[in-house]
Amino acid sequence: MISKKKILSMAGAMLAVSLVVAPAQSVEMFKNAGWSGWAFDTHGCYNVSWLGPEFNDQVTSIRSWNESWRFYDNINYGGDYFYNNRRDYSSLVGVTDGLTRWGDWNDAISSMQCV
Ligand SMILES: [Ca+2]
Repeated sequence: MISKKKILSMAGAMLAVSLVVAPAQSVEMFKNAGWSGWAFDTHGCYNVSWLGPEFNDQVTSIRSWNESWRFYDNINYGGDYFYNNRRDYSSLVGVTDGLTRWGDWNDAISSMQCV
């Protein structure tokens, strides 16, 4: 027979697990427009200092799941940046928010912060 104390302890453990796996502030970075192609998913609110060889300077669309992120031109949160204001971007072609250089944000993001 399981004691009431044991049941409460198990419930506490289950709650802790559900808090850990609950969908957090994720963002998906896609290589192609329209949220298609290979995707990099943060699976949570994690800063990414470098998108890595497969995604650095190769992101064309962003699904933010209504969360707040700041995207940077350079690695280690350097250079120009833009705040997504909880928006998704089906294409970064022509998006110039925060840019002081020529061009747009297509194939340009190198790092990002969950804000
Ligand atoms: Ca870049």
